[in-house]
Amino acid sequence: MNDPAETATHAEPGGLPEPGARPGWGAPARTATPPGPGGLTDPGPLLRPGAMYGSAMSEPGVPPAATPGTAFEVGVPPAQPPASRPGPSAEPGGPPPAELDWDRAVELIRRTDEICLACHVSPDGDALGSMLALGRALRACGKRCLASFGEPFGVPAILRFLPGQELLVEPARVPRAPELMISLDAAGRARLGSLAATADRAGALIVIDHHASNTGFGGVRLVDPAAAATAVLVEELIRRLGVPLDRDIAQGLYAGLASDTGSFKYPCTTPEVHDLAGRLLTAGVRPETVSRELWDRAPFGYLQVLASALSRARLERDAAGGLGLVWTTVTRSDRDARDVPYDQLEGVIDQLRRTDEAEVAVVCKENDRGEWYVSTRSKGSVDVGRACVELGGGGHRTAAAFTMGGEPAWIIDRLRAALRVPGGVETDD
Ligand SMILES: [Mn+2]
Repeated sequence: MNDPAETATHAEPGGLPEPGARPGWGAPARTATPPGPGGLTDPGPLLRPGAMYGSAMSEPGVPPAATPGTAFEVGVPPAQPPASRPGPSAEPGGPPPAELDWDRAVELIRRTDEICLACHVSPDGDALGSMLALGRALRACGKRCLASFGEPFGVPAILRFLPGQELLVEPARVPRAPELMISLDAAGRARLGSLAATADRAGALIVIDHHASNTGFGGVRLVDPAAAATAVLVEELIRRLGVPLDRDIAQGLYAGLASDTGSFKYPCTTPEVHDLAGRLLTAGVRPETVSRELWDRAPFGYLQVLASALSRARLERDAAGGLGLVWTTVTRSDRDARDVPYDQLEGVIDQLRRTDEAEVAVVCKENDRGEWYVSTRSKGSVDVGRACVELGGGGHRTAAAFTMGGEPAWIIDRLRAALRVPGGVETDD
């Protein structure tokens, strides 16, 4: 399969633009800059608020379906990071960053004036929140900085409240070979989409990530599989850079932390996570604002789409090894009738998975290309990740997804079979 990253065209063959000459590059914060191209107040013509191209949105905590040859992204942090660390060798997925790694990252940042940030495609709260928080911190210490992510380039509706959107530029406007690039929350270079080739050409590449499945790319690696979110690592980097947390920086980090801990509900919610959350609240974050924006609001049409989806839900008590399966669909015509965009549908699965009688919950969501993005959840006894991998997607034991064409009933037949294969269903002894 062609790697789109290798065939991406770039609008900037000449390398880094002149300082301040490019929309999205902020001027150093300590330099007074009038509004206009390159200035701090210039959002640039490149970010189109409200635009959402394509429909491959990821859900909080759920990896997008993997494509062949694509490094698989586990969107959910490790299930059980140890509360206290017994030592690097015992870490799942590898040791946390060493002092030397932090020192190298800080040194690279200190000596570079212009820095490009990139997060994974179809960014979630951790990817975008961490990236924008770091971008604002870098501008605060005098760097010119821009941020982007590979196509489809469009900020999901629920993330448009995040401060720092003025840092965003379309991926085609990212310099072809940045002096320093920082990758955030991407488990592999392929997860950078069209910016993967840019990362390859960068003079230096710092990778900040917390996925156990991280492929090991990047010259300087701040990768800690035990971290609940990339935001945890970004906060430490910001601290080491000596930048105080202001409210806007803290809000991005908090959005990342809240997203990847499922609102502080997942097992990765350690005492350290709450300590960090406390520091972010001290810096001015309003938790009710973040959670309302992320999860607790939707247009009225969404309620009607949800009602349709729930009214069609089917409970199959014998499926999933007799533990029960509940599933439904959200069609494109459902959405079109209510003018609800695809990226508003992330909460449907959270209603379905409450079903007491079903271990596994599934929502088939028809995207704008007519394919079905199939979100799955289990309560822990069934490994839906394995089933989704078998069907060409990816995931975690309790949250996974795949994309498939065809009729939903046929897709569910295949999923039901995958959940039946040896190892697909594991019941507690
Ligand atoms: Mn993350």
